[in-house]
Amino acid sequence: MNVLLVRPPRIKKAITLSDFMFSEPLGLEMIYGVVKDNHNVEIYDMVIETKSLSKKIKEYKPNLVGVTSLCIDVNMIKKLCKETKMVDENIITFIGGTQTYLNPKAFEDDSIDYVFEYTNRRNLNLFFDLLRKGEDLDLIDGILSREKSYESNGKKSRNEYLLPDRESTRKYRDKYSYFGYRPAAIMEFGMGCSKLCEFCLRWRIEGAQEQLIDIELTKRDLNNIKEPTIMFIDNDFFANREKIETFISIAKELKLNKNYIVYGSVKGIIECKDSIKEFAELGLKAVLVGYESFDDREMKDYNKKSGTMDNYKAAKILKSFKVDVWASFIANPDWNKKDFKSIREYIKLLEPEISSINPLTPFPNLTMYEKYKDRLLYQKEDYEKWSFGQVTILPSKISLRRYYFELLKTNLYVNLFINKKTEMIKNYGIKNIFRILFGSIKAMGKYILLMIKS
Ligand code: B12
Repeated sequence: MNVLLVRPPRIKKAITLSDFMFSEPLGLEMIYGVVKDNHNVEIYDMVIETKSLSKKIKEYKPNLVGVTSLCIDVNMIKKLCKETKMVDENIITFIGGTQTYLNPKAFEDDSIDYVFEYTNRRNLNLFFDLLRKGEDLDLIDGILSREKSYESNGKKSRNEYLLPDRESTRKYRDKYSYFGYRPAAIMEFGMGCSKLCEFCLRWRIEGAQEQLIDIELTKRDLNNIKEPTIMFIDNDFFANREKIETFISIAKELKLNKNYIVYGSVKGIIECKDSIKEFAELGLKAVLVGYESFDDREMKDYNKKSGTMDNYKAAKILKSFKVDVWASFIANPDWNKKDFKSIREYIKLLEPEISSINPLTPFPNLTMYEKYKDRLLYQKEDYEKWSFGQVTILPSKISLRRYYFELLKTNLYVNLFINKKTEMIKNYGIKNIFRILFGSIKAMGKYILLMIKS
């Protein structure tokens, strides 16, 4: 069979950072890796491609079109599946990804034949085998079908790690970037997170326990990555000392000479200081750290395992190792003008290289959703709004317009005036700085529009 695996295009209506954090579709690369032995398969990355899906379908003539999903993509995916069925109604459409795991019901649509609530080698192989033989697909674990009214057999599980096929995106790879680093690959070294922060979806997707991916698979994947930079998507690369040290010994064994970017917790930075020092000497360039707030009461509410004083300690440690900090903060919907001023002052003291201040988002399914139910500005089904960049809770102390203004002002102030721009130009090169600038202007433009509209 001919299989076309699609990543939907950018969602223009959503506020995203995807202009400068734009990575490969790792999930599709994993599916490709399983399917390629028995079928013709191709990845079509519509964030890069300019040709319409129908044109591609007419050329490639797939029997199946599979699409990957994030929340903001739901409506676009329905549109793409309709387009597919318009070209040829016999083409089978199937969807997987983050959003099918979190909300499979969102994909109940006449144009969508199968929804993978979760994906593993077993259900993928069974799905393709039965379709190839033209046999009836009874209820398969994790797969919901239109024919059976998207009924599930009730068995729950999680997405399984599968070795990604890096060659599958060969023609796109020079475009994938992570902030100032281009080209950059993304990779999974471990899954799960035991920190259980209230606002976070990730441990809910990956599990509440850290576990490493099979070391042999990791080595194979590392050997397949040609890019000079690897961004690890693990929720907390500094979950424990053994984890960092395991990676260091693999990197030494494989004689890797790369730049690394990781997500790391404040708790981990403080507890694993010595291992991080060695990691920095091996190429660790930047850490994405969730500092979240200037207020310890909020940190407690968010179930953070660190406090505002710990943030200073972590900042000092990373600075002493010359590792950049890309910090994120959560704007609480109950902030007033004074609180925004306090966060600016706090960020000034922490001196991260880059900061992003995003509004608290009580994503549907989180317990926080219930808490803020009466103050929500959008419906669950307004998928494009749940991007973590848009204000979804009505502010209590200032108007929505003022709130957007404060967000914009704070993001601009902390990124334009308190970072050493000359260092950034030196590290990333002027071309990358322009790309980042362009992406920021686009995102800021959307904020200004929202401010005017509200
Ligand atoms: C890397 C990453 C990105 C990358 C690329 C993601 C991509 N898939 O294209 C970049 C940096 C571009 C990105 C951007 C954004 N991201 Co992001 N991202 C992640 C991160 C850290 C890892 C995702 C990942 O690659 N996981 C590993 C892969 C292997 O898992 P997977 O995709 O689920 O694939 C498995 C299965 O689902 C299945 N599968 C996947 N696709 C398909 C398709 C078919 C047909 C089938 C059968 C199976 C299948 O196969 C895999 C095997 O098990 C997650 C956090 C997380 N842990 O999920 C956030 C996350 C997915 N991102 C999120 C968000 C909100 C965004 C942004 C909207 C943020 C923003 N405001 O800018 C943008 C949107 C980009 C856009 N569309 O324009 C949210 C998603 C919330 C939601 N409900 O969808 C997450 C969960 C983070 C969070 N805030 O909690 N992101």
